Amino acid sequence: MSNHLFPEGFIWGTATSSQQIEGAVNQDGRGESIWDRFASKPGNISDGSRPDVACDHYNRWPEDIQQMQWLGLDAYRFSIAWPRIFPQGRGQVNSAGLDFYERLVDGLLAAGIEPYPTLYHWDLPQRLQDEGGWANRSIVNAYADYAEAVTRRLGDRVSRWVTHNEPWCIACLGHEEGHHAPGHKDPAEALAVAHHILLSHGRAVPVIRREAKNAEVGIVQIHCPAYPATNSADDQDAARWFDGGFNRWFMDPVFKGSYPADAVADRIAAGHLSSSEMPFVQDGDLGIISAPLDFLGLNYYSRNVMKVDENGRRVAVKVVPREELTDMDWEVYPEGFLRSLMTVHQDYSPPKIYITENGAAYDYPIGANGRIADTKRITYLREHLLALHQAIQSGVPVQGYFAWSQMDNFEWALGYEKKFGLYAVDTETQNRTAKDSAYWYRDVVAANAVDDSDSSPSQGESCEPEA
Ligand code: IFM
Repeated sequence: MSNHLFPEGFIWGTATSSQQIEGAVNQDGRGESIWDRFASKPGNISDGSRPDVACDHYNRWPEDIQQMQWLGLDAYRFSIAWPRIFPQGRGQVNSAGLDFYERLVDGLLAAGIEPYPTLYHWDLPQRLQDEGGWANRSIVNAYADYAEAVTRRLGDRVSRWVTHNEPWCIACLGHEEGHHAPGHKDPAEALAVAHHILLSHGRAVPVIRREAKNAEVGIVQIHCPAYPATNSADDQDAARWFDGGFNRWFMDPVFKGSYPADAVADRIAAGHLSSSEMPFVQDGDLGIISAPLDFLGLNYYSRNVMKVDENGRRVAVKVVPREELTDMDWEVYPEGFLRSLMTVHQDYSPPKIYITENGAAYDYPIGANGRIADTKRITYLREHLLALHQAIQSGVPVQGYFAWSQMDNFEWALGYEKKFGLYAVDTETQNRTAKDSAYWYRDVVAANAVDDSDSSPSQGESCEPEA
């Protein structure tokens, strides 16, 4: 066994998002979000559930902070619900919404935990969607105003700011595949949406820097490395195609100020663009989008293996047995994490990187002894932290890691059945129970190190936070 020590000052955290944990959708003047509306349509959420109560974090945040303290966290990543701040998307600020985040931030700071808020993690005010949402360029101004209102109130005590979480998911899951709110299936619209999200990011960067003291600003991108199923030219091209649409389409504009030419050509060939003159891109946009950043937030879960099938379609395939997949059907592939980190470092050189999400969905019951022995999650986290350690040793400037997620929560179109939490949440009673992975992560945080053996976490200690 050997212990892999992380650099001194390495930041350990957990992550969540507003719509997934807060509940309280009608409390204190919050407006309707696109996810409230989407979840109200039968068939959109696989278990028929809704985010109305979720983990009731809006009312239980003090207890959640105590649990974060017990874990020994340095930092906590959460998101701000735009519909709490501007119930109609723009116009009149709802100060009760800002008050909530002020209480949360003050509570975190009092507990010695640094807040890392994300301004947009998918809960768009429904009123803005009624005007076309992210497909309507005017949303960029509304987003900049929203960023200003939030950072003006919290900028005196919060310095790390994330503009958006996973633009790919917003654009493609929400507007091309239709699995996420607002449920559109229009690949051409998804391209305009992607551009407006990136533009709003670029517009918000100087606003945040102006309003927040010593602000460090970044964007969170999900990265999924693509591997060809075979060495055939077709499969290699399928991997290139996936990488272009999933990774580079969102990274190149931010770090290089351009869209990747091969991926633009793919979209012209597919009929989603009529030419490389993209109608939604105006002069100066790419300069705004590529405003220098202080950090990149990188989310990694798995890889994709790509091939061309017998019908000539580019498809992702599973290459490992079912038992090696998580409950999301995602392959456990820590080597891919290393590859993502090396690729991002080499191709884009962000000045620093935080791993803003990494984790696995596994459902384990509470045992007779009251414990939740989620061994596969511990293995997943350990292997990924070892890959991360290797990347840091190779010179990738990663300065922090946020496990997804602090607690089981509303996993979007998959409802409450996919469980990513270090803490289980009983959706009836709202009781939180630390899983074995929470005990294990606590040990990692305390040691600032991960060991490569299968040792179990410190057992038998109370999970109650100390008074
Ligand atoms: O739950 C999500 C999160 O909201 C965004 N990143 C991926 C997670 C797991 O699917």
